[in-house]
Amino acid sequence: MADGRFYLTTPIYYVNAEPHIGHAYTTIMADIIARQRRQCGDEVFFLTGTDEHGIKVARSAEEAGRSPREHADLLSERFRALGDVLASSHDFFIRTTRDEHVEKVQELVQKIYDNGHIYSDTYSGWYCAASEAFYTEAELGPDTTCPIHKTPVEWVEETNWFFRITDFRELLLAHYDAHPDWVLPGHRANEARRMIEDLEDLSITRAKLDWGVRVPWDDEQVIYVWVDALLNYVTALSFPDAQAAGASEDLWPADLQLMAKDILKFHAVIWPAMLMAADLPPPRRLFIHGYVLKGGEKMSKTVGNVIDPFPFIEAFGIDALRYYLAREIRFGEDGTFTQEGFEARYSGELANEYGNLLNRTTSMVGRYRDGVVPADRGDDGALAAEAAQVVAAVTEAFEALDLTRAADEAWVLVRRLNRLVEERAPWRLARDDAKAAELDQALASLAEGLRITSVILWPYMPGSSEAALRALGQDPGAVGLAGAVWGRGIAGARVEPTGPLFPKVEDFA
Ligand code: ME8
Repeated sequence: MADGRFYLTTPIYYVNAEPHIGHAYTTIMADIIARQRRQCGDEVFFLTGTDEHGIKVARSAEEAGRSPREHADLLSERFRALGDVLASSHDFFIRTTRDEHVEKVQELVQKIYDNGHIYSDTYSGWYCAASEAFYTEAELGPDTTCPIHKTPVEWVEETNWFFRITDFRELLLAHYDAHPDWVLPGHRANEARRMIEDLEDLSITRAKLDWGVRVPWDDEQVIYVWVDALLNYVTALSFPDAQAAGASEDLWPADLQLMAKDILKFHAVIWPAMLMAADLPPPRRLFIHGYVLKGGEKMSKTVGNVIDPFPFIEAFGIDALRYYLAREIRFGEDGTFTQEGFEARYSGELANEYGNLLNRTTSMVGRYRDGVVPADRGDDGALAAEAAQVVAAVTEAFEALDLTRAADEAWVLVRRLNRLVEERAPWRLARDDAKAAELDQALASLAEGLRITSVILWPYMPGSSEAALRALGQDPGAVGLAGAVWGRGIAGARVEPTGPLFPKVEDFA
């Protein structure tokens, strides 16, 4: 937003099953963006939450022998707990079973009805409860299966209320023409355009389901869970507790909405049409990321190949998972999660390159300069310029929403500083009194380089970055990007060496 406010959302996750690394992925990427915007001085409102109505949730509750509400309460809590262990800095966690949401959904759907975009008709078609979506014959997989979940779809026939989305075809296409970057990456925008060309009116109510929001003008039906869910991005802004956390209704349209490609059509086609029908503007930007794969397939509960993030986080710490996902999976593309790859980056990059660099630096300052970082003599102008270049490259990559490139760029400085240790060999300088000034400069440069590195890594690894700043005798709260400039550190800081940032992990099964 031009006014320095930035409204960012993740999808709201279904409470049909426990969260897995795929959900963690979106929340972490959104959090990295939220933190980076805050570093730049923006006032961010970051929303996440749970999607609790619909057939999928009702059925999983039944299978678990619970009422839908008990089931939703229990699993929503698991997603909330996941947010906490992910170090997610979201400002509000919405649940679609909240009364405030239900009332606002009814109000908005009534508005679409009053605007003349809803009519009654009989529907028949193939439905996948796992996707909560209808599919055409052409979209189905072999043996009438869901193209995403590969599980059998069911034939549904009932009289429903329909959203005349076909009326919005031209407006949607015009919106894509006028805002070529509103869906990123670009090939996803092309995919969405093709979907718009094939658009059919959409059944937006269900007759044989109780677990949902009542249609305001028809007691016999509930609102289709996707309509209910998508509206969360608007309804959340009017909750009193969200407003206490920084929301306000004028935050709409959102600046950025993140999701994986499985729900592209809902967000890039149906959502903007619904908003137009309710006289609201579409979001400013959607970013569609790829899948976290395991064994070549999308990690999903329905496929049964999920990785539970909690034990990983317990063993290695959350920052390692955040860093691994951001760097390993090119943002916008699919990538594979492997334990071996994770452990390799943990020990090779985090422990050896970053953690060890910090350790060596603080212990050399301790040993050779009584724990006080020497004043910068100004002899390392070239290095200062390199650091400035890295900060600029990281910032530019963030502007392009290339979170993987931004992390790669930040790591250039980590490697540069590791080379500096080898080039200067402070332990050799320390043996020669005539080299005292050189030693001062080497230690000052290492400390200042590490401070800047820690600031630019903060969105990825907030806890480790703050611990590193503390160890360097810096203010751990000084993570604003404006401070990532050579020479802005606390002069004469006293280092406070700590244990390793990324300790060795033995025997992780
Ligand atoms: O679709 N890789 O909820 P959901 C990457 N409730 N991201 C993944 C992933 C994977 N393997 N698995 C899940 C819903 N995700 C609806 C959304 S929004 C108004 C309603 C992430 O629990 C990714 O963001 O199935 C994906 O789009 C989302 O979780 C789907 O979560």
